[in-house]
Amino acid sequence: MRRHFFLGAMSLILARRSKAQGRPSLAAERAWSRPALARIGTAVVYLTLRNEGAAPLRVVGGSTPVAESVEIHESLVENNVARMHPRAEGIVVPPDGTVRFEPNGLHLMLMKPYADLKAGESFSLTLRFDNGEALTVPVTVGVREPKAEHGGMHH
Ligand SMILES: [Cu+2]
Repeated sequence: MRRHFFLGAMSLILARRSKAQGRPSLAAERAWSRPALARIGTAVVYLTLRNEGAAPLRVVGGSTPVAESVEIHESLVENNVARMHPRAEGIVVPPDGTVRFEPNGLHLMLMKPYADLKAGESFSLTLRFDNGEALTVPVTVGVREPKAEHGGMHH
């Protein structure tokens, strides 16, 4: 816990500095979601986060207009059974590094979607960082990861 706190404090200080230099430090690419029925109670979002700054950034949560809440989860196989674990402490994107949220690994879980998510639709998702910044990305609903397209979104 102490280590997490320390890293959080570090990224706060360093992210302020990189912001002062006026350079966007985080990009999100290929955000997508699987079709889901609202009555099932959950939906999933995958994306790739790239930290182009010099400081680690920690994703601590998110929100979206299409669901009640957003949780960071990780799927792990234990005794041949895949289970999802909430990552309440968030996920650190290292400087000059990439973190992939993808099937069978890290994912963003939408809790209690308000309506069915249908292929071809899109919605927005906002990620929150421990330095108080936020990044809003468009999410496309589809049955598989979209092919690499435009250069992603900056904040
Ligand atoms: Cu999950």
